Amino acid sequence: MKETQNPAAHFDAVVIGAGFAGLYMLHRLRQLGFTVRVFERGDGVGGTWYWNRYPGARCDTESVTYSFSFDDELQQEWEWTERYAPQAEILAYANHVAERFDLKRDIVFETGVAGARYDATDGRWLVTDERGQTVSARFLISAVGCLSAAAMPDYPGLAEFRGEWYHTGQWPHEAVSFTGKRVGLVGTGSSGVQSTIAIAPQAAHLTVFQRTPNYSIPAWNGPLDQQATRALKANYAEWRARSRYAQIGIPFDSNGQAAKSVPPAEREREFEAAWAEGGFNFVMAYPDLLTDLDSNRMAADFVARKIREKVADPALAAKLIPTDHPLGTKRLCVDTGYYETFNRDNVTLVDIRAAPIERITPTGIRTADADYPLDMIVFATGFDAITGPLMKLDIRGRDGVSLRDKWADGPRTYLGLTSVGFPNFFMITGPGSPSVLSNMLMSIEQHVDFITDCIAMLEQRGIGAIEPSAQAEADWGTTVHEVGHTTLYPHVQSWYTGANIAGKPRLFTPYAGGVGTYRRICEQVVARDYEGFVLQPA
Ligand code: N01
Repeated sequence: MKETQNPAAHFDAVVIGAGFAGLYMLHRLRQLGFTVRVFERGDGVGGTWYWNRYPGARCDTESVTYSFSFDDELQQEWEWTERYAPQAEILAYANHVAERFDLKRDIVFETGVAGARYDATDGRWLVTDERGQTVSARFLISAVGCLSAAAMPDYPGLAEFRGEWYHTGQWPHEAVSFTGKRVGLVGTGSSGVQSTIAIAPQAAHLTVFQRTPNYSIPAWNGPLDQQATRALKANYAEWRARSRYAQIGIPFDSNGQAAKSVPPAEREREFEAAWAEGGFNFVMAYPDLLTDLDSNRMAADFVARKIREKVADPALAAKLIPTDHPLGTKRLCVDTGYYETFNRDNVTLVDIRAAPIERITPTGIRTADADYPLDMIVFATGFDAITGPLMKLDIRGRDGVSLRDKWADGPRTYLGLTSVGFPNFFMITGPGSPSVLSNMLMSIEQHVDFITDCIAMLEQRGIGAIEPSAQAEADWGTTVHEVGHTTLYPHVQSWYTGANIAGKPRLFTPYAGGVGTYRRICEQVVARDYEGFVLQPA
């Protein structure tokens, strides 16, 4: 990191990223009367929804839920058009929020942060952007998101490929045409599932290269029921209050019993009802589906039957049914017409577990047993998740210790918000918080409110710096580990456990105890006068 000697400007706070987390953080810091600079590498706001503009991209959380709750006028005035909002609409919403609260004037666009260094002599962060310019700030807040570091496979030969190629997480802003093209798509997670559905009707031929099938639950997406939305909006405050303490930040009706303990006919009815509701309702049907292998197997068998009903060719259906992981332990996909897409004449599924991709050739993809001529390759190969975006930055705390070194064997945080040795540094939805297991907008609001209250407290008391105690951080690490291991998640190779990235420590880092429990823990920390934190006088 090249750093200029003298900061070009001084701020009370620097925020990294202008996605939903960065936008709300800026809004709240302004309310404290702070001067703030937000650095954003894109040329617009929206974060995830700015970058992931691949065909068919939409949210897997319902639009009335996946939206800010901090301002009633905002939530009342914004009209969503579909049950699950498409990417363009969410991006328009992010822009609406930025404009409504006049946020853009404090954001510098097309300016990524290279790194930041804590200067203990005057207790300030020196933040250097990718162009080498440095500014200083008392507080440094990461709003980099959990899924913003795209992961590309390292197959040889890509540089020689003569067609077009794209990664779903870095999709171009210009229109991409599939018409008349032979398109190859690598990856069958949420991005791959959505892209498959959207590309198949446009392309001459779509070849889907699948390493691991994932479970996908129908979204039953469609125009939003305006009457139901009006009723919800009339009661929005109560709905949001329930969301804040719900397991994943979305109030679901759960049966309350162990799935395996109920009679088969009743369980089948319950699964059918949850299937008809769609999306994450399915995995929330019984509270033990993500903690008990037997109950999970019953839900998985139900979904396998549904897949067989949808796919005309039984051999093809068998290839699409996951066998290597319990349902929901890799992030569930939510679709409208995914399995049915494989009934089309112009769609082929290639099992690259059986015959792996060997290389990209100038004209397509070569697997162990065939050559596939292609005009375009779409990589829906996911992200270096959760810690990846933070580890890309060169963040150095007290005594020059780097976050990368400190976290070499896995992230260490207190509440997913702070880390020992990094005074006045906060992370929004960091590792050790519910983050990716939750409705992100709810978690973002909770984190930003916690950070804002904490900073206001420091100001009121004239305290110079805050960081967690080593004990609090170690104890929280133990809690995250123990709670995680009451679930089925840690035993699976997924981006949740870092298994998708070569060399990454295999750890399940989100806090799995639920959004409500986590919120209560944070409230208790504050009620006990920031228990677990060390406050240093100015
Ligand atoms: O990424 P993924 P994603 N060769 O990691 C395969 C959110 N999201 O971008 O399972 C061949 O899930 C990989 O195979 P395997 C959501 O949280 C939300 O789809 O490792 N294949 C897998 O099939 C989601 O979970 C929405 O064997 C390779 C796929 O690529 C998260 O983002 C929409 C490979 C990657 O799947 C990430 O989703 C989109 C290789 N070298 C995303 N490397 C919604 O809201 C990887 N794969 C709906």
